[in-house]
Amino acid sequence: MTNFIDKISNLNLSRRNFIKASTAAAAILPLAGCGNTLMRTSADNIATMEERWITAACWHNCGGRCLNKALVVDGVVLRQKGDDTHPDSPNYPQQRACIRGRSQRQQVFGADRLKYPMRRKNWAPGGGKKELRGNDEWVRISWDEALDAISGEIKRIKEEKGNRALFADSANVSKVLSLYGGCVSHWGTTSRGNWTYTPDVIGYSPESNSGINDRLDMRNCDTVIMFGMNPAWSSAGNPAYNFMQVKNAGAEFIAVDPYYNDTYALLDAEWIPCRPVTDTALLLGIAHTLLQEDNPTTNPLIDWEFLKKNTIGFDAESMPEGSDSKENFKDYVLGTYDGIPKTAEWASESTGVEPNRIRYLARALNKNKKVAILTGWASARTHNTDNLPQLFMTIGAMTGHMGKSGHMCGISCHSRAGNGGAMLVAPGSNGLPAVKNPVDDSFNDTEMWKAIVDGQYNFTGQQKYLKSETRKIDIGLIYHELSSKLQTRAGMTKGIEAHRKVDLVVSHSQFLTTNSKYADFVLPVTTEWEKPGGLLTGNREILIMYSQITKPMYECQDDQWIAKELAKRLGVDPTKAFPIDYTQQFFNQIAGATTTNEDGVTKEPLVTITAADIAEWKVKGKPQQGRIGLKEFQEKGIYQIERKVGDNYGFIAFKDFRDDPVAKPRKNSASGKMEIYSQVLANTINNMGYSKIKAVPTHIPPVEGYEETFKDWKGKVKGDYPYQVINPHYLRRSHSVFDNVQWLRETWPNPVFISAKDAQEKGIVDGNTVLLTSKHGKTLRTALVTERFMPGIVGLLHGSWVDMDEKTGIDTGGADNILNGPLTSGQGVSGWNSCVVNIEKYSDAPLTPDVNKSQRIIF
Ligand SMILES: Nc1nc2c(c(=O)[nH]1)N[C@H]1C(S)=C(S)[C@@H](COP(=O)(O)OP(=O)(O)OC[C@H]3O[C@@H](n4cnc5c(=O)[nH]c(N)nc54)[C@H](O)[C@@H]3O)O[C@H]1N2
Ligand SMILES: Nc1nc2c(c(=O)[nH]1)N[C@H]1C(S)=C(S)[C@@H](COP(=O)(O)OP(=O)(O)OC[C@H]3O[C@@H](n4cnc5c(=O)[nH]c(N)nc54)[C@H](O)[C@@H]3O)O[C@H]1N2
Ligand SMILES: [Mo]
Repeated sequence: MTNFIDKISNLNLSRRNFIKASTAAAAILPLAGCGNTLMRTSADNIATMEERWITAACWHNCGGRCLNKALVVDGVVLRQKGDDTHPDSPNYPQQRACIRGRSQRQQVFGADRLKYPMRRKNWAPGGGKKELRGNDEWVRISWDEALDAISGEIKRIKEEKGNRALFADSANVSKVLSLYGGCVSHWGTTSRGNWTYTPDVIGYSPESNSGINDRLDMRNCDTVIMFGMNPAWSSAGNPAYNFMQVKNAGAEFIAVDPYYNDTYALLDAEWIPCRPVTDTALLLGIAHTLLQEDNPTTNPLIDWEFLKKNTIGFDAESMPEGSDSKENFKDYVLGTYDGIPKTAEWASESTGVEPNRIRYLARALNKNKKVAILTGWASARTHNTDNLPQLFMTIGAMTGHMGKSGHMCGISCHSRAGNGGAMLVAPGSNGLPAVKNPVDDSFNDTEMWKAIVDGQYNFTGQQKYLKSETRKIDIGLIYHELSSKLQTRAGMTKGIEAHRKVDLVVSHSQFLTTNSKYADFVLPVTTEWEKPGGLLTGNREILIMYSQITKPMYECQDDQWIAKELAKRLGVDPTKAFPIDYTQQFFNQIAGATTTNEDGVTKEPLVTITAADIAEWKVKGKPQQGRIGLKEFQEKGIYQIERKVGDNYGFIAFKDFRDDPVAKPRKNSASGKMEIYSQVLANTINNMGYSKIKAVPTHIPPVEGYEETFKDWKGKVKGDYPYQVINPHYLRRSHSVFDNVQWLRETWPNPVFISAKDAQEKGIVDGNTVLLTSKHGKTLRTALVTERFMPGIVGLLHGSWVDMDEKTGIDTGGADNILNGPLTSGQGVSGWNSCVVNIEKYSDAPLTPDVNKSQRIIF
């Protein structure tokens, strides 16, 4: 490192010239951090020439939460590294940063950072030429001009249309709008799909959202069956490594998925290809096989004792009082009353899995073996699968793989993949008050753009699952602060229409993201690297503390500052929402952080804080005794519980309930048992007005599922959209984040995956440009032909930024939500993995690689 710095110094280039030279070569700043110096006066430089490793935030919503350190010299980030705070071992692993996190300096200091507040050239009060949103030029304006114009328009919209015309996707500005009389919000099932509501009323709500045992216990398994999960891509950090330890301990892996992904390859899993949105049919075929082949004396497959003691609704004898005993699960599976036994042959038709393979899976679930039945959320981010979590629970209950060491059945996804149990270390609260929003209107994510365009929507509460009520609505403002909604919610084509309809669109942003591209006013905001610091939670064993890396870049401000400035202009008191500053909020989280003691039960404060610390931080607080000193925590950047086999931090999901369901009933079901029959579930969902479901899990042919690829299902004649498309979460990005980073674009080109068979039939070869067409939109990608995808299934990677060619109406960016329509089912699920498309060769030549596209550099 010293040599490198010497080299730069010896070049005898002034910093300014150095940057000029490097930006000319590529529109990235290779020595990230230089951009900072470029744009500010030298008096702003925060660091001395001394080099220092500082723990840097890696704050995105990917499945990891890793330790990321930056070598900072004179405000410049020279290098990044991962966790080297202790030696690595399987029980006590380092929390190593992934390649996205290590590219973060390319993001924070990217030449395409938004630098100044900007206004759309053809904007005028009331909107101006609204149809130009998305294509207009930008004008640099001052903060005062931006904030005055935005608050003036908000006032006008409120006066003309009332508070119900203000729609905000926001964490901070929505608090101000709430104080200003309220605003319309939104809700959705996002990551968890139908795991969002269903588990909470059937007695399954898996402890700490997983329902699986901890990672050390998983090493006791004989077999791990993975239904659609990809920790190697979607849970950065340790989960894939932890699964390797399970493999090293001797377990076998089976994967049920339309795609043989890198996780399965890593674990040498046996692949059972299965079409998307058909897991319910497959599990019913498994249930049928279990019932058919079980013999308590000669072939005991079913755990009758667990079913009897711990569940209701499995058979006619275990139905709750007042229900129709014919409506039980077993008789549905056997087809006693509907005449359709849900045999392996029946399940084969939609799943594409051979009947023998389904029976093989059922036998692999043998109750006398130690089996982990794991699933990600992807299969439930689908339409008409509200009862999939209930069916998962039913299979776990039938085979008894619950509540015992080496046996488990539940969710393994995101940062908690493969490691169940409550958080062992956790941050405190930041101390900001809640602000009540007087407006109760709330759009379901799948309906928000339609609601704005159509002027009416289905109100079912703010994620409260109320009885459906049609409401009129006239939205004048779309305010984006929090996320990337136009890009990441279904129905982007409708979304663009909605953005071109309203009076005013505002977006806080670090780059010209999709939200910002279609806005009138874009307000540049700081990244976490430019804030005082914060805490990050990840897997249950760690808490990360990150610090400021650099001062705010250019004219960027943070979201709370903007909210407070708007509050002043709207005539509301900003201190009602933000009585304390960022540093105090950060300090409160540290002071309130807890860790679990060696007994595995009791908690104590994590951080030791002295009077001197409080004085140095210039905050309010009391000294306290904890496990690690504040300075040490900040320096190390992480507190990690050291795990050992046999320690008290282990976790066996549902153990208490299995052992004594009377003393330890499930708190979240009407009966206190696991409900294979749940009237509450059926009533709630049926009341919401999108679908009809039964109280026991059944297979409902989904909206835009396999069945819809046919125009004649019985005659097996394919329709206009003969393929299913799914959206694996991609290594290049965390959703839409990082899509603009050139290093990552170069590493992961973002192709569309097409099975070898389909490609051959359509005359497509590797490198051709392919047009994907759904009922809702069109997008282009370069083909990657592979045997890893099941025929009939196309893989379009999640999160790529839309790049609409207005002349052709075709997106050249590969945006998933251009294909996904604004469709809703069941509990208001965002059913992204249910989508049907057609594919055609568009040209022999590949599309311009993303890395060769120009970056969105405005000023
Ligand atoms: N078709 C399809 N759509 C999907 C999915 C899918 O599988 N298929 N997956 C869904 C899932 S699981 C999820 S969780 C969602 C994610 O949906 P989003 O949460 O909308 O996705 P992100 O891209 O993470 O958006 C975060 C945005 O916040 C910005 N940002 C970062 N820091 C700050 C800050 O301090 N202030 C402000 N104002 N902005 C900041 C980032 O630049 C980025 O634009 O996407 C969903 N959408
Ligand atoms: N690198 C990266 N990591 C991420 C994210 C990211 O954007 N980028 N996003 C994070 C977030 S917020 C979330 S919610 C998680 C998402 O994590 P997951 O939901 O696990 O992620 P996916 O990649 O959508 O899907 C995982 C696997 O499910 C399969 N699959 C899709 N549909 C079905 C189906 O109907 N049945 C079956 N059996 N399998 C199916 C896919 O082929 C894939 O192999 O990832 C997190 N991690
Ligand atoms: Mo997610």
